[in-house]
Amino acid sequence: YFYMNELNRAEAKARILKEVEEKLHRSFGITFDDATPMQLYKAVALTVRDEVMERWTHGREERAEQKLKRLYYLSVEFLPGKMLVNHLLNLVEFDLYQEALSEVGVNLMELEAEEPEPGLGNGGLGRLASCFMESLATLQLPAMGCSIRYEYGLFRQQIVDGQQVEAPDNWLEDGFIWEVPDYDDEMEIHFGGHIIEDWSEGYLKVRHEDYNTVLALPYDVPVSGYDSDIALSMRLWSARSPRRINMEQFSRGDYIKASEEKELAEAISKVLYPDDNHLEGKELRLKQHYFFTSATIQYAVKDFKRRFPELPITRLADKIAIHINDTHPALAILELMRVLLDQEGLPWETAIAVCSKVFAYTNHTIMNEALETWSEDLFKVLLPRLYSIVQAINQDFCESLWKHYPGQFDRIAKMAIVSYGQIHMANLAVAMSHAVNGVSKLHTRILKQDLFADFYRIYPGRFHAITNGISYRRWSLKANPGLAHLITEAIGPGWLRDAAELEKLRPMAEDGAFLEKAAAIKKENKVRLAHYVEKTQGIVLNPDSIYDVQAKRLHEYKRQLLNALHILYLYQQIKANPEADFTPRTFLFAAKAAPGYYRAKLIISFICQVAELVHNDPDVKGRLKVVFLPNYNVSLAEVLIPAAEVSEQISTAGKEASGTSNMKFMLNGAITLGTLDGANVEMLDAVGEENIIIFGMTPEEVQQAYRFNSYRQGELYEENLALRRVLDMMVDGSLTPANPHRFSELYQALLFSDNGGMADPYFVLKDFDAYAAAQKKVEALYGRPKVWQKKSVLNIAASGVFSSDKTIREYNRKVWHLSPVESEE
Ligand code: 26Q
Repeated sequence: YFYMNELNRAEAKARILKEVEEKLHRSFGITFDDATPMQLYKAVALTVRDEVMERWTHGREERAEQKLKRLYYLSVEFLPGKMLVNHLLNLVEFDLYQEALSEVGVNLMELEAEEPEPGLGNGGLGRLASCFMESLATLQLPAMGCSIRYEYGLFRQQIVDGQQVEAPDNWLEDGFIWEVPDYDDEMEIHFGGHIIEDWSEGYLKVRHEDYNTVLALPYDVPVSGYDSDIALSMRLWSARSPRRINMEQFSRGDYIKASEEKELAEAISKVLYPDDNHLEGKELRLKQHYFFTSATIQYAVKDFKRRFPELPITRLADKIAIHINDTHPALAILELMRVLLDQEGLPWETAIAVCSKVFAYTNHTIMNEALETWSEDLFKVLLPRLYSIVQAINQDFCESLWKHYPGQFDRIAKMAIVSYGQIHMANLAVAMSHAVNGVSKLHTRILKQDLFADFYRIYPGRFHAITNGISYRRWSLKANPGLAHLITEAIGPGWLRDAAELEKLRPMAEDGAFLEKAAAIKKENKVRLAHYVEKTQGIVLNPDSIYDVQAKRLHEYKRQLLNALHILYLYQQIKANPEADFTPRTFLFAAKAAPGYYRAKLIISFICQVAELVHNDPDVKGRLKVVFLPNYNVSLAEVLIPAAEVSEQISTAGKEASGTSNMKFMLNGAITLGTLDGANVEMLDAVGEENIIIFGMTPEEVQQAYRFNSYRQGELYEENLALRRVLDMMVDGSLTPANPHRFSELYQALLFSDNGGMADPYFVLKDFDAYAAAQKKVEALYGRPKVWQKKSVLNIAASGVFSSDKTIREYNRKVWHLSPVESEE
């Protein structure tokens, strides 16, 4: 479509409109003029789906034909975002569709509003999984993403009276046109019951009896890649009861019981747990994990046998790789063991060897509260066969550890898979995988030196540092078309295939005309966001103010509170000297808090009260604005990130494993204001210290302060007058005069230790001055627009290293060893 002449273009557009019209007739029995926006959206999407389907079929056939190894990417979360426009961009047909539709008065971007967004994830981990799928499809690597078809995705967030209120996300309500159920691949999942060890034939046979069955029905959603000949599948398993409620039961009066059982079975895929970086050991959650991993393993083995009837099951690792996205799918390891032992009859050692060749694992967090463990009692009742397998693996493993660490009971207990009544999923994943990955250089170093240090000493070759990346086409071409066109105009379209070509923009940082165009685009995006905010919140923004954005899940370690306290500090400066010069600023927050995370919700309220305070004060004269944007999701990120000028990446050093929004902001020309944490460190390397603003404690300093218990919060309060004034505002009734104690918990947590926990464990107070000084630099720099714009362009130019294409190539070279699907055309 790139080189199409005008005549062909006209024909192509006419054909698109004809196809859309046909879909309206055939699928909805309606004409163009009578169609609702939803029907119109669906009709357009169905025509696009036809094309994606062709690539889907093609990819399947070629993979089979070429007998290629396939990756199963298991993740309890995926956050793919809306699909229609993304497919059109990948098919390189967006412009054509947009023009064709506009000729009949339809705005494609307005149609997109009708599309539901699958919120099947909490945050970084889920979005990363979707970026990886897009890159796998682009690189034509055979892969399938596997997860759960949650009927309700992550809750919708409303802000009512300055507080988070959760509403259900019924995303399937109006139907989801991109999914296709595959009834041939329905699997049976067994829970509970007990196992019987049968030695009657002279060898051990294990039978599982009296279990409850739940059916797993897969729904496949196609994933396209940029200008790719194939589409991959995201396979989402949905739980169904095997009980068909029949009239006989009805008349016998068992109807209620039968329908209760049905509800119980189907509860498994009902709702996504809203906890990000936090574990709650709930039975239903364990059921979810087993449900989708068991279904996937059974399917993978079935597919292997169908495709490679000539190969023995011991060759499994030649034809499949399984990647577990954090430990949540680690039950897949035990499930494959079960299949290999009980169904395929492999001897124990052989099964272990096959398994460890198949599995690879990526760790996404070192936060203690997020490390997955399950109580043995729960585990053995729900998964009796897997329990006996994990016991045996643990025994073998601990025996082998004894050889490396003889007599070191404490160390072995720490590394054990089963210990002190708990099953430690991270230890299982490390022990049974051939590759263990960190998500940034810093994070991997911490894994090696800290969390998995004892493992690293024994298996140094197993550890890899493969830094996360982003689907940069979605975050530029789709989210920021103005910038994408400017880039293509300047350096040609090659960057859309090879992000390293963004480097070619470097000289443009000296080109005044280019800088002006880039600045004009940023301004347009700021205006676009201002319209959105006015329409949805009724708040008027000043597009000439600095747009400073912190958008991510709400967590104490991410330190939204530091940002909010600094705003109070600015406010006090205005109050002290209302007539002094003050660079107008807009602080935008977007963050969901886990519904059970009380303190996170309190921080949201705090931010909302700070917003109230500054808005209602006439002295501020609109120079300071604070906005909390509700319901942060992929779609909101697509409007918010391109409008950002300052990217807040201010987590306590050592806590954010990588971060990925930091990369998206950089790609969109924001200047990063960040700590030496996660991938920020690599952003600093890529762009150079004069083009990023780094502040605060180093990860080593944080470590030291914990180790030597040397942090003196109280002294900071005593000695730092400015800080003390800000902190006092938390409790002196300035924010909520009717209830001055509203935020005293937040205040207390910063200054006083409570039952053993240290005060301010995330060093908000300690980093306050450094943060304020860094913000001062931001302001000074913004006062020199040319310098700012130059730095902005240098950030875009350096952001290519964070393409997930690059990440995936590295995973493939070091871990998966897949060959691409070759197209013969
Ligand atoms: C824990 C126990 C049991 C079940 C689930 C969980 C659970 C659920 C979600 C644990 C963690 C998560 C989410 C983690 C997450 O999103 N981590 C982020 O991953 C990103 C991608 O690698 C990184 O960029 C972020 O730094 C990291 O916080």
